[in-house]
Amino acid sequence: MGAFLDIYGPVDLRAFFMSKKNTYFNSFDHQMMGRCLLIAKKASGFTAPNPLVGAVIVKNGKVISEGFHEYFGGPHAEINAIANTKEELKGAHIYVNLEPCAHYGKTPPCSLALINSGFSRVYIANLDPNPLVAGKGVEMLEKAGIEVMLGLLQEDAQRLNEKFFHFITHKTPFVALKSATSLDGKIATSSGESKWITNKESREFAHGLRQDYSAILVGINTVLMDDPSLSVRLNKKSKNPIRIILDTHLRTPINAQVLQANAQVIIVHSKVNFDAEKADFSNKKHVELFYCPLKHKQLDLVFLMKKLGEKGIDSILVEGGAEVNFSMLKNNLAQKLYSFLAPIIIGGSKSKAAFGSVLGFEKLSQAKQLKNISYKELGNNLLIEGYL
Ligand code: AOF
Ligand code: ZN
Repeated sequence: MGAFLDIYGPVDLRAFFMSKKNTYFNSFDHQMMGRCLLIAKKASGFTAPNPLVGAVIVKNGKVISEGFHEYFGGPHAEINAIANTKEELKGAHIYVNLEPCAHYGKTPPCSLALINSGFSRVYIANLDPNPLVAGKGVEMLEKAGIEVMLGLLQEDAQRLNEKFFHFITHKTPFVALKSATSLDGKIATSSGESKWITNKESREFAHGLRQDYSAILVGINTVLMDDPSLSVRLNKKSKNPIRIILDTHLRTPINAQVLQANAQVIIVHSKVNFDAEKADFSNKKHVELFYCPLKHKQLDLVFLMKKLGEKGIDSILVEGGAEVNFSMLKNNLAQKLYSFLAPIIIGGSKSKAAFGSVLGFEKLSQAKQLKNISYKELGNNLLIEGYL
């Protein structure tokens, strides 16, 4: 089982998974499940906090239909795949990357639909740790005499839905940090110049990431220095993530680009008496002022993540600055890092590094280690992706 993310954590599904896991799959099976993951991904950014799910129906060795969960609240993947064909499904096989659900939610249980359609075999990548499902889907199918083949491409499928698996088991957002630095880890020169360190491909890739996360978080210094809009500007259909600003003393300028009305904004502050400033934001209905207590004179990020989870925010991309990055890291609140590296050296002890704080980790044994690392070349830049 992929150790990089324990998707079956609190709901103890690991034993169930191991007892049911199938170990032999052929290349056709891999191809079919690969297709499920590919079509599921088309809905990235639109299903949150629900998972990305794709389904492919095969009869007599031929693909006859496919479908995916397209948007939050919409029909599940299996239902769309069934609806997309007029062929008789008795004896057909279906491939689906998540255990078919067993509950009456916004739609009736998919397992029931599979039973009623007469499928003889169901290939599944991951079990669904949602307590409403959690093995019940597999049990329902097996009880009805359907053969269940579990564990096909489960690590790829796990990665596809890493946000969903984290959120449903921990109830806090899946947090990814993004840094874009010179080879020596700097995000600006000593005079403050930062545009641009990484190349166009890196910046476009980083921009595309915004679409995959429900919220983007930055510190007030980033807002004051860069005045970013933090919106998604892609050619395809896109949606703007919620913007979260860590702004202890409520210094966000009323005309900051980040306050544009094309997405919800949450300004996190620790002011108790702030009636005058509050009035400034009162005609911006999309801006929420969110009180967060201090801990060691800084916003209590552990408290904040819990509260954001309660608000239903399943995933956050942290886009700096240096202090915010380091606080998230130090408090063990980040699950993933995207580190974009440009082959330039800035040097200098006064130029800012991506993970600020005066002292950093004082002992090497405290330093954070990335796991399950992958590398991607973006022109002459390198993207290192890893888990914390
Ligand atoms: C499936 N197939 O395609 C998806 C599933 O709010 P609802 O009623 O849409 O239910 C959402 C839950 O259903 C979600 O949290 C997850 O456990 C499961 N998602 N299940 O069989 C699908 N998207
Ligand atoms: Zn379902």
